[in-house]
Amino acid sequence: MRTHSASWRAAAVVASVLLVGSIAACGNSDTGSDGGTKDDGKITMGFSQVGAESGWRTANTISIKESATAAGVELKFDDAQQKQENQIKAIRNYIQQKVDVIAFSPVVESGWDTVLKEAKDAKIPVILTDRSVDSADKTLYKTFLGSDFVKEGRLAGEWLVEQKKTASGPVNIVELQGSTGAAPANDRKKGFAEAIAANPNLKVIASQTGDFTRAGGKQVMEQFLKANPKIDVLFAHNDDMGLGALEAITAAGKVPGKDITIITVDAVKDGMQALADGKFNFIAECSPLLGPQLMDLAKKVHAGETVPARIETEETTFTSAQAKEALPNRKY
Ligand code: GYE
Repeated sequence: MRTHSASWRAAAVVASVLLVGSIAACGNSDTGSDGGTKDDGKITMGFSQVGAESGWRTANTISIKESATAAGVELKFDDAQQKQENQIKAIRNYIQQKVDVIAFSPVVESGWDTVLKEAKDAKIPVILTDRSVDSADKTLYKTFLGSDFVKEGRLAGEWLVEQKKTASGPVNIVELQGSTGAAPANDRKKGFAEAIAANPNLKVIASQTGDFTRAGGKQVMEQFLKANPKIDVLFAHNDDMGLGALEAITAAGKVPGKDITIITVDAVKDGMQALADGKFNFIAECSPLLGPQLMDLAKKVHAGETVPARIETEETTFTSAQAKEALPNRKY
């Protein structure tokens, strides 16, 4: 299969010279009777995805699948339905199938050492995408490609501090956390808390997981509204939970974006539309378009090249006016 871009083809020429030994070691090369190699140079990647919990995840999955095709990478894809045990099973399958590279977006941060060690022993490089793990042994994976979630939480909090700088009394905040134990949930909570500590009037009065889904966001927001007569601000760890919460807020007779200031993370299309419509007030962007960089990294680690241990995604923030301007050109 030869669907590589020109730049990849050029890189492949160099890489193939360096790589004859390591490709043979992977067991996917075969020497033909003419002494040439039958290996078509195609990389096989086993990818274990978190699930299909949000608009972000859908865009991320599309990005990975499209980029694999464009890069000529053979992709084996598994949806773990937000369960760590399913991811561990998928990774073990990929090890058994002797794929060239394993990539995955870990559902939660902890509990990966054993399976990562198995991949390392099998000499299959692992790339973390989107979310990281808390393993102390950094040699268990080659690199982590993804966002700085603490920064996203901080940007959300800093915007709120600025908005409420003249507030004379308490500002009651409720927080919809992402999936329990997930890096973006832990980190966004941390960054937000750090930023709002600048103003003692800003208080998180309730904080609970909505599992990164619309249904979760709606259900938990209903509980928040029942239990707390005065809610001034909602910080949702992603757009989908914020979108679910909109229904609960409207049903409670309140006007989202006015009675309750709403801040979210992601900036997927539906979130950006809500922001442009004035129902959300601020979004810290988190880009799901990780596919092209991931395929590039896979080729590099397969070629035995050293890659940076951490590659951060570039991101921005949006106010309502900025969302209106950006929406027509949004890809997801
Ligand atoms: O923000 C959320 C998704 O890990 C960055 O997971 C990702 C998060 C994203 O479900 O919408």
